[in-house]
Amino acid sequence: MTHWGAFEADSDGDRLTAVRPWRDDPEPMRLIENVASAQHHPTRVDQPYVRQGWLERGPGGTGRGDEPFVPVSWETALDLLSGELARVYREHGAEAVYGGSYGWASAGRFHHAQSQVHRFLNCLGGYVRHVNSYSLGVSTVLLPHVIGDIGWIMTQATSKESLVEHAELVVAFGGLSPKNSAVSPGGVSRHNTRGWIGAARARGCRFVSITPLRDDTPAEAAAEWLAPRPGSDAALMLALAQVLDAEGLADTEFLDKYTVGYERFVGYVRGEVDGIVKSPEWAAPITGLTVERIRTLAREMAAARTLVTVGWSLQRAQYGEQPLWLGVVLAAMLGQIGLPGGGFGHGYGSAASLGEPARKFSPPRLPQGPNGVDTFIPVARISDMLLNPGQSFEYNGQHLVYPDIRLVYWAGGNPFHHHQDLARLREAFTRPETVVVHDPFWTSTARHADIVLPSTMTIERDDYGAGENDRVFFAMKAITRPHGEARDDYAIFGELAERLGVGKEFTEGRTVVEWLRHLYEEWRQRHTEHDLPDFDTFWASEHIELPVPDPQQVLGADFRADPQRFPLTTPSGKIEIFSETIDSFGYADCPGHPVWLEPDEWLGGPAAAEFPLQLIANQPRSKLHSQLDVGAYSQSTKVAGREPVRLHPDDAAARGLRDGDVVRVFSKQGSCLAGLIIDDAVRQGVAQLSTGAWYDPDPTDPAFCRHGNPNVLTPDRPSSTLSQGSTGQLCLVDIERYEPDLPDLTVNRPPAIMINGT
Ligand SMILES: Nc1nc2c(c(=O)[nH]1)N[C@H]1C(S)=C(S)[C@@H](COP(=O)(O)OP(=O)(O)OC[C@H]3O[C@@H](n4cnc5c(=O)[nH]c(N)nc54)[C@H](O)[C@@H]3O)O[C@H]1N2
Ligand SMILES: Nc1nc2c(c(=O)[nH]1)N[C@H]1C(S)=C(S)[C@@H](COP(=O)(O)OP(=O)(O)OC[C@H]3O[C@@H](n4cnc5c(=O)[nH]c(N)nc54)[C@H](O)[C@@H]3O)O[C@H]1N2
Ligand SMILES: [Mo]
Repeated sequence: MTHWGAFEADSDGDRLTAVRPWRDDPEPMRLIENVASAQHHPTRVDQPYVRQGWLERGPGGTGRGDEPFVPVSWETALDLLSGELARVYREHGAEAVYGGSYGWASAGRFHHAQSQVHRFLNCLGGYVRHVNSYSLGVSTVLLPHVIGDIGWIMTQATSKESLVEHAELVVAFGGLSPKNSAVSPGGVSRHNTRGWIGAARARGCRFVSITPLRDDTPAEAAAEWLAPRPGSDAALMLALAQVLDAEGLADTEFLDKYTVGYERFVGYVRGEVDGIVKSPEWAAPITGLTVERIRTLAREMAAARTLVTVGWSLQRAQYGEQPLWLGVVLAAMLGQIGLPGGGFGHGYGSAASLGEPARKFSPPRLPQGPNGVDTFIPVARISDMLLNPGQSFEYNGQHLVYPDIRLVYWAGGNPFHHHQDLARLREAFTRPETVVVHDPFWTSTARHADIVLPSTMTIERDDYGAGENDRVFFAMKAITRPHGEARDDYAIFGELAERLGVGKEFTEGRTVVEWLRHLYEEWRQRHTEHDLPDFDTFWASEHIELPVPDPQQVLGADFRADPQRFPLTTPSGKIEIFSETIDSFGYADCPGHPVWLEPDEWLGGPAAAEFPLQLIANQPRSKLHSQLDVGAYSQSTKVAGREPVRLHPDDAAARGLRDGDVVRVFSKQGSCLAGLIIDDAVRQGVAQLSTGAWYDPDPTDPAFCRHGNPNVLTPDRPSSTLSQGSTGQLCLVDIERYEPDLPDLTVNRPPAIMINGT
């Protein structure tokens, strides 16, 4: 299984000879085509490597990312690395090791690389960790103050089945993207996005898709498409709230019984605070929508069983708290939270797991052990941390200090894919003394490391797993031998642990299969009330189905039925439309109730005079993040080998651009090449360049990517002081035809490698 779907394959022992989607998947995804074609690509790391300068001069950042690599034996690599780990822990302590290692790695849950690296570093005394994710940096911090923790919102979301039967209107901020809901951490068994949307539509449910891209919602929805200026959703939502209030459509009984702070908020909406009524007349010029449509939409929402769903992309932006919080407030004003088919949702188009009813219990996982270090960073503050050791910063009401990191250990992620302002990250990556990366591929991150150790891919090892909220628990047997000398992360950490005197703690004396059996049987013992098969029976079968208690689950149904007995986990136990806690932090960029804050980079602001296009750096259709970008399906979508950028016909015409042109996309931070696709599914004023193209920096200018990674363009700006999340989704750019001769790509070949001193 992959994060993007289960498949069946034939193999000759070295490679997959045929790949078919799992026969039980009703909506299989072409992403599985990337797996076989990438497995033996020249960019697979075939053996361990050490950067030349590190090998010759010892630890230090000079030359990192530029110098060639020297192939070394596993013995040499493991001796060097264990020696360096011992030195850093001895001289600087565990607080000098960053083991955050954010990333999706691969689907199987035993070989989950982050769990492996964390368990290993914990055996050595611990590491500086990260909190939160790039996916949900704002949500994870904001929602516990407002309605409940993110785990609850994700697993207890009103089910798709409930929506199919009861929803009359779905208002989807950020759309219901079929490409995004192809994916879920740990995998997807039966894709069903088009299925549930089509069934709801057939029953008469209407869909309104509020996004800059028409194809953010599948055709089955027959959705009305509204395309406000990206980043202006909070203004639109405030105007919807204003109409509900002014026309007596707000459910005051619900607001009294289940929420706190409505009066403070509605005073702001009415203009009592700043003299500005947040009416449709006010919001229309901000959003670019008509007064009429905003007003009628509010009325339609009040007249129907309505789901307000906010996509994850809206919070991956500066002031991302505001539209998310307002989504909760609108749903509360409609009074439908806790009712079937209505209320609030977060990301029905963002991941396959959203709206799958919760399982009774989750599949087994590898325990990571206790971390001896308390220091952490919000995940997207990686460059800030490396560049500013000792500097203090604020986060969610806490005063924190950046640690002084000497060694960075990354397994299962690609920061040179995922982080913003890559030229700045490259500078930050010169600071540590040593950077270690495990990856199956020569990703841009591997190229910015000192010690590169080749990992196996999922298809090359035994594992098991089930996606988040997914009811199918698969046995995932190895179907080929490993590529080259690649080893499992577990085997690598086991060898290192042995050399460092913690072998027993790390492995507990078990092989991979012994671990799989041990974790499985322990798990089965915990759930004896459910007749689960023993390990051998499970392993010999293909999968088991996990029990789902309530296929018709509704978010907050208990709370609605009895708010005293089932209070929310917020400080007041109710929905917080005004949060005393957030207010007490005194952050100007996230006050005590949701407001409209003008972002630095949006089409309505002064910065758009210089950079008049809003870049949407969303998730890619043809791959998961940067994974398997060299694979066949991903490659089939490139234009002249570059990542495609989509532009509205009028914006292309104004620049004299033609379909298929190679263009230069540029922002305040940097520039990249991309291949132009002209498409009226894109809102005017918007350019869409998805993430995922492997960063291929020009040798003389790290802010220029020859391949089309949008993160050379995006600023490294936090969402707010409260959440310090990633804001990768949006930035301002311009586009011009690229006139010079096209530079070759180098990232689709291995880096320079020295053999016998050459
Ligand atoms: N501009 C912009 N940037 C964004 C976003 C955005 O919307 N806009 N979105 C952000 C989001 S939501 C996310 S989640 C991140 C994703 O960022 P990442 O999760 O870092 O991206 P991936 O490409 O999935 O990286 C996973 C890496 O793990 C490697 N890998 C796979 N299996 C194994 C294994 O078994 N062992 C080891 N050691 N390695 C393995 C893969 O080869 C790959 O290099 O990107 C973020 N970046
Ligand atoms: N195929 C595929 N699927 C994926 C992933 C992948 O890499 N590939 N990544 C997975 C991961 S890790 C995550 S976190 C989720 C992310 O899920 P999302 O965050 O929902 O995904 P995105 O594609 O980044 O954004 C969805 C859409 O939001 C719209 N949008 C952007 N800005 C605005 C705005 O200001 N207002 C409004 N109204 N709409 C806006 C864009 O048109 C964009 O296409 O996707 C997951 N699914
Ligand atoms: Mo994500």
